[in-house]
Amino acid sequence: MFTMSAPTAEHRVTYCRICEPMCGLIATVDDGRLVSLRPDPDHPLSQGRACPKGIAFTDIQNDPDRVLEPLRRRADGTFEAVSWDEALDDIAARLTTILDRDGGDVVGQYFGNPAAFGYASSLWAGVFMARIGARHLYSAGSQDINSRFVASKLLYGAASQLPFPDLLRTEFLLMVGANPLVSHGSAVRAPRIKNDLADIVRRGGRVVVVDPRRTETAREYEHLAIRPDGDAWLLLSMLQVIFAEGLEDTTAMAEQSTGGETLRRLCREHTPERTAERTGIPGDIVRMLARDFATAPSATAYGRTGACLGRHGTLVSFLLDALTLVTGNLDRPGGSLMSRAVIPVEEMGERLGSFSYDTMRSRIGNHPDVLGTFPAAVMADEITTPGPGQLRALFVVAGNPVLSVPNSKALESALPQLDLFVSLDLYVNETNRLADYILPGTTMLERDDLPIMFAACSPTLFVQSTEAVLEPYGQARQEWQVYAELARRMGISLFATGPLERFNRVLAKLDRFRATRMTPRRMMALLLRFGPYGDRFGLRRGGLNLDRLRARPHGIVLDEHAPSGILGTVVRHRDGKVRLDPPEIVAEVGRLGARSHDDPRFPLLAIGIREMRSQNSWMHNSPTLMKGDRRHRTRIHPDDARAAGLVDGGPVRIVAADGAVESEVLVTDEMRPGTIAIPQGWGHRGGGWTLANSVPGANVNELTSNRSADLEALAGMSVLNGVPVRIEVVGTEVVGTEAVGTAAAG
Ligand SMILES: Nc1nc2c(c(=O)[nH]1)N[C@H]1C(S)=C(S)[C@@H](COP(=O)(O)OP(=O)(O)OC[C@H]3O[C@@H](n4cnc5c(=O)[nH]c(N)nc54)[C@H](O)[C@@H]3O)O[C@H]1N2
Ligand SMILES: Nc1nc2c(c(=O)[nH]1)N[C@H]1C(S)=C(S)[C@@H](COP(=O)(O)OP(=O)(O)OC[C@H]3O[C@@H](n4cnc5c(=O)[nH]c(N)nc54)[C@H](O)[C@@H]3O)O[C@H]1N2
Ligand code: SF4
Ligand SMILES: [Mo]
Repeated sequence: MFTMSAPTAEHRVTYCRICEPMCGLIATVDDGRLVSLRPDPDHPLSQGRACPKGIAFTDIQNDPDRVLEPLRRRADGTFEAVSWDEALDDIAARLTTILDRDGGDVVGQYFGNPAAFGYASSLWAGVFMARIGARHLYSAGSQDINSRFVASKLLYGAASQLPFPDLLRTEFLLMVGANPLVSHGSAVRAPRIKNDLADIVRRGGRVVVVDPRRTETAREYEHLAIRPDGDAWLLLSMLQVIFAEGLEDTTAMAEQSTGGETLRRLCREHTPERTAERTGIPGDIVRMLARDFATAPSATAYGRTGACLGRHGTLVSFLLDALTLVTGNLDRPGGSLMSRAVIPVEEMGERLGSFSYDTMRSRIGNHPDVLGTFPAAVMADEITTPGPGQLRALFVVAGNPVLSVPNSKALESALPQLDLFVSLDLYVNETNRLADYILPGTTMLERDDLPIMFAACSPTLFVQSTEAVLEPYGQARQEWQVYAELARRMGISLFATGPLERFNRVLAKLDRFRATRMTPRRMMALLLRFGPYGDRFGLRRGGLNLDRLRARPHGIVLDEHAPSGILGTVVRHRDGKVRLDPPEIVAEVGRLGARSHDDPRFPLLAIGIREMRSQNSWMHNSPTLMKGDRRHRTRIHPDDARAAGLVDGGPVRIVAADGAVESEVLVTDEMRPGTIAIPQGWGHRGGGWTLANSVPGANVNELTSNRSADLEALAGMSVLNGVPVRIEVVGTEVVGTEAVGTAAAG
């Protein structure tokens, strides 16, 4: 794994920001170029562990296909390099014209997943859009976690609150729709999660994995092969058993919650025997599971994308926490812990109202906003449907929605209709090959960072900052600076009015920087000092400030265990209690099963699958990760394959109500019969990535629906799991490999 490096090479401590564990890395840098990355043995949490993606990030950093100068699309669809000034002047002028004509109602932004891993870009992009009154805000969240946010809004009055499993102390982990041995954990930060899970069993505890597929994680532990989308019924049944047998913790319920009686009533009908058909799990097993969970010394119910991306994602997330609370395990050691960030960005967001839910509705579909964003699924129709508020100008930051949102073909054909389409990215991808401008963003190694968002979901209380380990390559520019530059050109002061202005003034006073310009870093530094572990500007001795963080580059363990007993400080309902009876949830339980899966044309259900050497759609250009036999393969149970006349390694045509794709068959009994698993993030035909484009693969989101009626009701989540399909034999030709348009440049 070591690369010989020149004697001038330097080793710089940093951390990975590809996914949530944020493993410690050591970058070897020579003459301003990255030579290699290796795991940081001195990182207190990851302790010398990193996954193949983290190490292979060297390929991305040094990728000859990277966009390193601003690109402008010519009339023929190809790109030409232009200067930053040219690009920004033109974008600012065109945006100003659009704003003068139609106002912010027609301007939008899509915020991709990697954007969540940089505090500066998310802050400034958000502030900029707020200042121009942009109404069309979208993010990867509606394909990922918004249902979890809404559940938290209903339960705690705080959408930012993400309870996470106390992996280090729990005796019973119920894991619903997560595969951390591959994903490395999401909404829980545990870089050595493999060890953490093994330790649970080693100390006599249990790990039960609820998943339609016998995944890498399920294989190691107890596995319940649930029917896709059966989770709401399973959890209702577990609660039914617990209430019926008097196994609930009445003291905890009384202290922590209101509405328990309603929850009890909602569950009453759903005995395990009645839900067995929905869940595919025999009633007696559910009864045992419920009893064991309720009587374990400590227990935590945790769910991730498999819990969030079905037809009832909000309800499932809600019920997971309800189960934990009702059994006396919420906010307790060994149960689920409430998140409280070291740098209280979320708290500030809650105070400023940016963690909103249903404060406005989308023009198409009348969907409630989640954190100020609408379902990305409606973007295509928002572009193509005329009328006031029609989406005319779109910024895409670190996103590839043409592969990642449902009915991607609709979006692909809608994007060229925009008056202005700007992307900030590392590559020419399937989405921005249709943009007017592609502006070269920085990689994680080219910017400083501080932990936000999921960093608070850490069983060990930990904080780490990093400096940029490289100057931006070529003309790449930090995303926040791009927004600051645009604002300057448009004569907009980002902090002139609104709540942030007040915030800015208070902070500036405290920091005695009254006259200086607010930067994301300064804002974060101030929040850190204000925060629960901050130095409070000298009032708290030994408290944190940026200098203290910098002096400890491998990070600081603030406490071996994240706090418990803090529920009262994080719940934002007026009575300080968790609400177990929100009307939205009552209504959703009433809707259960209203849409059946029983279309005889589509007898199977398709779910997604994440692969160890992929990161959504954007690491398929790394030669290291693509080594060996990497192809798009759809996992099918032997019975289903046989019935359809399909053979292992042969092609398969997968047909859904909304489209069809072709893939390669991988016959495996790890699937539940009746369920197939299709990897997401494939089907490359974007301009710039040479290697990725050369590998066969289908875009699973040509099978998924973006119709409003098909979205999850409460959060407007895309339904990406449990998609009704059928499978058919095809000829020998595998499609999905042809390059559509050659937009590469630079
Ligand atoms: N190597 C790798 N790591 C990644 C990523 C990647 O692309 N590659 N992506 C990152 C991102 S963006 C995220 S959000 C996280 C996600 O982190 P996880 O959610 O842990 O990752 P998944 O592998 O998608 O796990 C979801 C599981 O849900 C199961 N499932 C599907 N439908 C259902 C259902 O109806 N019910 C139940 N109970 N289970 C179901 C699937 O079989 C799958 O095993 O991973 C992150 N980490
Ligand atoms: N069917 C189906 N669809 C899914 C999922 C599923 O399970 N099934 N999973 C969903 C999930 S959980 C997620 S998170 C989404 C992801 O959806 P997206 O965020 O839309 O897509 P990504 O594939 O993550 O693409 C990220 C883009 O950001 C760029 N990028 C990477 N790092 C940086 C950076 O530092 N700066 C800038 N400016 N750009 C950068 C990459 O080049 C890439 O073009 O996909 C969702 N879509
Ligand atoms: S698991 Fe891999 S990609 Fe994720 S943070 Fe760690 S090294 Fe990076
Ligand atoms: Mo995600």
